[in-house]
Amino acid sequence: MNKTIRQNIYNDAEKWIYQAGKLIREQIHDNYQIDTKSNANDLVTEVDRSTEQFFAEKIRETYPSHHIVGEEGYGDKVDSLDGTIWIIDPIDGTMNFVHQKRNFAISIGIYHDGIGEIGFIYNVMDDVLYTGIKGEGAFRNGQRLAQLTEQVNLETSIIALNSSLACESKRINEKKVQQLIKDCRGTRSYGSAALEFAYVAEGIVDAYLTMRLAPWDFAAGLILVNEVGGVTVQANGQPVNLLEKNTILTTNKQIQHQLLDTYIDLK
Ligand code: 2AM
Ligand code: CA
Repeated sequence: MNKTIRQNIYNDAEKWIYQAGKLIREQIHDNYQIDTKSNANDLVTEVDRSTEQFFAEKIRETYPSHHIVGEEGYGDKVDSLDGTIWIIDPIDGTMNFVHQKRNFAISIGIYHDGIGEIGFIYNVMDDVLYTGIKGEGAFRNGQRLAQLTEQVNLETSIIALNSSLACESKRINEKKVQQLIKDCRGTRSYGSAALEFAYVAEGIVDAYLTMRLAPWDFAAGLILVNEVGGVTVQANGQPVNLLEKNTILTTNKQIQHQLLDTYIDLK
């Protein structure tokens, strides 16, 4: 993608994200409608929908040739990565949004012909914007994030994962996950995949492992982590697929192979 075009898109997206964030903060204590999706704990609210609609309208008005993939269905039916695609999660961490009124993010990844060009992860309540630009680096509120080159080993690493991975599972060998929990320095579970990616990019968490993410959960994060020299793969080590759900391991490269070879055993 041409740099001038990318800069224009960046400026528009950043402006719309700050506007959407303000709208979300204004509504957070309202009596918005809460519905469930795939199961009783899979929540969606009016605010998720109206926020995605807000982005879809802005993008269609300004960039009519671009495609939109969105969690809440206001996007297009996209079955190829050709052209420019905005992959949007209006609220990543809806359960946190509803229950905690914090710890959720707007996540937008912008891809051109399958290449990640710009990633945005906006922690709405903390007013912290993480950005990643292909070949230019990753930033937290405009401050460049360091490359993940400092020596880390598993014994001194913090691993983000959901505690359900340590329970009996049909997806992953839970005994090995239990061993990982014992062997690493500590685990964290933030409930927003986008923020977990941002924390890996920031180097305050060394890896994030999860068994099911949709493209809108990781599209932005993948770009950020790439830009600091980290790596994102499926939990079996294969490349991720941006058009479907994936298991995900995003990590500092120094512990990637140890995690894949010793601790992650998919069933
Ligand atoms: P969400 O809040 O946008 O639904 C919680 O551990 C993380 O997993 C959140 O980022 C959440 O995104 C995501 N998530 C929850 N249910 C999911 C599902 N059925 N498929 C993919 N991702 C999911
Ligand atoms: Ca969401």
